[in-house]
Amino acid sequence: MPGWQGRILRVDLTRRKFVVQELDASIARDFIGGRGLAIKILWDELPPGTDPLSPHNKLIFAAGPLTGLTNVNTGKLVVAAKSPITGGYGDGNIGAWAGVYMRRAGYDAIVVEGRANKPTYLYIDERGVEFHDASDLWGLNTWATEDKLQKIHGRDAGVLTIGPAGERLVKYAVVVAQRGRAGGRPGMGAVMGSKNLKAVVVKGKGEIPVADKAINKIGIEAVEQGRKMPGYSFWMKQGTTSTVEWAQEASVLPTYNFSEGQFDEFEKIGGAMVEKMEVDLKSCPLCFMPCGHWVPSEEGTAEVDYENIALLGSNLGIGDLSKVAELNRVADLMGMDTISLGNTLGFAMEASERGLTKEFGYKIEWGDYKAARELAIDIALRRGFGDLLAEGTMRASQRLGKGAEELAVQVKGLEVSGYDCHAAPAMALAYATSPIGPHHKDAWVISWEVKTDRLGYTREKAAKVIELQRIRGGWFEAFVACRLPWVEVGLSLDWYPKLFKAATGIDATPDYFNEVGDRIYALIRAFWIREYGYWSRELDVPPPKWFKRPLTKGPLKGAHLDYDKYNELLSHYYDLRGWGQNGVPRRSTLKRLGLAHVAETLEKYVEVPD
Ligand code: PTT
Ligand code: SF4
Repeated sequence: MPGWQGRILRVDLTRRKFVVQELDASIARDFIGGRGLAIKILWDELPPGTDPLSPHNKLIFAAGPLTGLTNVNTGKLVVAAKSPITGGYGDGNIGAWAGVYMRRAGYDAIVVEGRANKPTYLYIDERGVEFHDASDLWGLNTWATEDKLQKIHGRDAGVLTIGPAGERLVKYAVVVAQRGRAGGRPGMGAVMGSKNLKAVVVKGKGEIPVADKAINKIGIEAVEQGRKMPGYSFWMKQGTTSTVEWAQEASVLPTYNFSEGQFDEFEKIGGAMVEKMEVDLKSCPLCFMPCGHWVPSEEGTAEVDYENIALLGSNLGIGDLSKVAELNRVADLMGMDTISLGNTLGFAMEASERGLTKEFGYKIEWGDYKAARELAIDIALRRGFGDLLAEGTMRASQRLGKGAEELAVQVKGLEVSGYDCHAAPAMALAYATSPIGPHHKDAWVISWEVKTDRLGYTREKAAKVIELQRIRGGWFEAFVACRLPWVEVGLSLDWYPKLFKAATGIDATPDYFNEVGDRIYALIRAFWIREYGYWSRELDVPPPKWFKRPLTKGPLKGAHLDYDKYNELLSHYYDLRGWGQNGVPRRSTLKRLGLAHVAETLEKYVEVPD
């Protein structure tokens, strides 16, 4: 089976045992890899209603047929599990040598289950798995952990690790690699912590089997084309961080806990400032367009990306890049998602302004960097008020009550990423229907939306969201490569079927990838329904703030989402996806996607429309 190693490594932490399982060829064809493989395993194997932080949850590291082949940004890895913050499907896509080495060691995926009886790390290579005591690593931050493990196993070892936040089961703890890479926003780090698993170390030097050795030549040609694209040189200067200036211009920059779309001090935290202050540039493995811009922070240096700046800067009213970078550094060291952290700190500031945190004897003001840094550490260590915020904004707001729910900018329990949607209905739909909770990875429709019918709620918008979800959430998350060459420098999508064919021998067309994407989406939706035991349209609705509290300044002053019109947009979305108006995939759609058996399970919980 060229393109795939055809092997899945199964690790049981409770019994300290591992086995290698063959990857079924039909699963490889129908789900490809990455997110596709992850949801297939979770659907087939996870007992319904599993507690995400119990030993029964499965933590999956899944590569795809493109991972580790060529320099077209293929050093990526999907990390997935049932999410402790949403209770549904969760995943992230992390740039990590561990993923490349996993493939070179002969595995397409690693599935970890059970719980070790003491802190443990895994060492994995061609021969299998060693279980090591990690007691002296427990409590260390992510950078120190990686350094220590590379001293033991060599610099050519790929390391995935959690920090103190993952150990303490902070609901938005992430997995960290190579200092600046963090993946698994919906609490994948907490799942790892719940298993007493501090780190996974991977080494591998073998060949990845391919159908056609010409893949290297195709890769070189694609990279050459990418480097010649008009946007390439500017991208190399600012990476994702130039989005700050763009978002300000478009009035979508999250500001004061997503109350506004513009921030007066945006220039002090924008891409131009990053360019001026930059001290280093790093990347994921096998990348021709590095975007890891490092800048000095108040107490060190840190890698900043757009989301990190938006959520830890303008969203908190902090207009100083070195302070923002320091909050980013704390999140990386502790192993917490910057997006949920920025949301949570913003929520705390707004709740405090309204006197809702008095009961906890806690107060924090907008822009108070020192207090924000202390609170971030308290969250990671679950101290004082930080313990409540470690549960995320949905649970914290329910605990605070008195209307605090309207200050929580979340959907299905996960915090929204870096785009304010008071005046962006399609982006709001993308957030509300994202398969992991509100993250832009599946449909960054906003750049198209601001250029077109900005305030419309049309069927065309729903179709555009689906088109992007298919490509970004289907293609790229299944064959597993970074999508930014296509999104940011405009590398033609045509390269990917070519690379895929050379890797696997499968004459893949865009229709094939789209169908795989639809299959993945339908199965993920089915997983959510099974785990929730019901479904409701309200679960696919964006946060109340964007409906109820209009923007108060900027060119779009007064703008807000309209609830009835949003519901029409959602109806178009369901219809175009082949799902019923209750948000459940139709029986006919499931059948077309080869998932007829899934309907039988869903019938136990919801009405499955024909
Ligand atoms: C990603 C999410 C993002 S999306 C950002 S910034 W972005 C945040 N980065 C964090 C960070 O840093 N430290 C931290 N402690 N938490 C962080 N949380 C946030 O995580 C990321 C890049 C980026 S940078 C983006 S857009 C693209 N995302 C891709 C994707 O999702 N799929 C894909 N096939 N290719 C992608 N390429 C780009 O990768 P999550 P990474 Mg990622 C410091 O992890 O869970 O998917 O969330 O992992 O290796 O850092 O790459 O403006
Ligand atoms: Fe990683 Fe950025 Fe390169 Fe993508 S463009 S592979 S996120 S460094």
